[in-house]
Amino acid sequence: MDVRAAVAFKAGQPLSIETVQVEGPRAFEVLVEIKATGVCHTDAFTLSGDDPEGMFPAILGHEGAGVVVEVGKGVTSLKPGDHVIPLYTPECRECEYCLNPKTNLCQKIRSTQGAGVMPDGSSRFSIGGEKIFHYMGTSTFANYTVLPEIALAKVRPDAPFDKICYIGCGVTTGIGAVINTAKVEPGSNVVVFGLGGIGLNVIQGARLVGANMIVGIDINPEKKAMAERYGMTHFVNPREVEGDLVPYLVDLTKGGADYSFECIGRPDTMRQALECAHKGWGESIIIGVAGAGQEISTRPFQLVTGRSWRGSAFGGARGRTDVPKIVDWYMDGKIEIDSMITHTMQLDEINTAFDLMHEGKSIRSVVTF
Ligand code: NAD
Ligand code: AHE
Ligand code: ZN
Ligand code: ZN
Repeated sequence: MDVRAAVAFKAGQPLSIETVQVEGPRAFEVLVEIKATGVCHTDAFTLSGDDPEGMFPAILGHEGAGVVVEVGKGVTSLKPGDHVIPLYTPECRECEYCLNPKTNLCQKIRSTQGAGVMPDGSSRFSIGGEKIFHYMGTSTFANYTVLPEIALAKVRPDAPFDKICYIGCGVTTGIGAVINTAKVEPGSNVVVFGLGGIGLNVIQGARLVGANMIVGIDINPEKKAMAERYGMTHFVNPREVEGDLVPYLVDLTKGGADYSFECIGRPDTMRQALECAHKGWGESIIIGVAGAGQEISTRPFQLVTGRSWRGSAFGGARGRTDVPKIVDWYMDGKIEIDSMITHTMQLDEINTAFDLMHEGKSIRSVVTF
């Protein structure tokens, strides 16, 4: 069938709105009508050419919500009409990773996903017979997409697509990093680097678990008001700090952060986040994604003296199990999403979403179909 999609033909070029052909679902696959998709910084990262796994031409997008249209042979957990959120971190519930409670990184289809194809090694997308790659196993910048059954979370039907799409990445990543990865305790002092679509959700996660100080750091002062709304108690603009940022933060938190979170994607801020963590016990969680070839460094003494460096993907969440619960939290008013979605647009305006992100004018843009 013909679908409307934003195609990334080349790194560094705007997306192009095209009519694309999508094949129906094969065994253990599901055809989903995407109703809404957010635009995450990771889409911009891949489009920029910095992603070692970036493949072109591809249909990007990994923060969607939609409705099941058709299921392939062998699909048992979903049926047409079900409301779903695509999962770039699937949950097969049977691989070695799914069976280990220490990780959420299901590896069942990771290699084909990274290669831009479905688990059988082929793509369902083409234009005039030319293959188009999938992206992160989700490709939500299209009004119809095909996913493996294990990469779909079934969610309640009364939740609005144009809000819960954000749970497909940003909300779950931020809140999950606090709850699942760091397991922040009430009364902790938390420092958050980067107050964008991810950092704000770390902040609301920290407030949810009863953190004490929640320090937010951003070079864009416009982010301050929004972060305060979600629970930030102290704002720091590194450009206004005289001298080094790290000792300033250690002073501010009276010894260092119990937990720090890097939500930017830069090796220099990752180092600052680690080094502002409390001697003896502070943990720093890397969420930001850095480009090909970039590396992190610190003096080993920072770790010897009790700080630890960790990372978090999709907030440590197991999507089919945890995402429906996060949708419930939103519907029950336990977490806020609406005001973080600063812009809503149609597919043909999707390049504006990338411009707004780069200009620092949006938190999340959502495309509705
Ligand atoms: P965003 O563009 O909305 O936010 C980034 C924020 O960082 C902006 O507010 C910007 O002003 C600020 N910033 C930039 N440079 C800075 C600096 N030097 N010092 C302080 N602040 C600075 O991006 P986002 O959607 O929130 O994504 C943030 C990062 O998280 C990206 O790298 C993205 O790829 C990554 N990410 C990772 C996961 C994961 O599972 N690990 C999931 C989603 C996103
Ligand atoms: N492909 C990149 C890494 C990109 C990356 O780290 N992705 C995160 C999700 S970002 C969502 O906005 C992730 O889940 N990583 C774990 C995984 O298995 O991809 C690279 O550097 O190759
Ligand atoms: Zn994302
Ligand atoms: Zn698995």
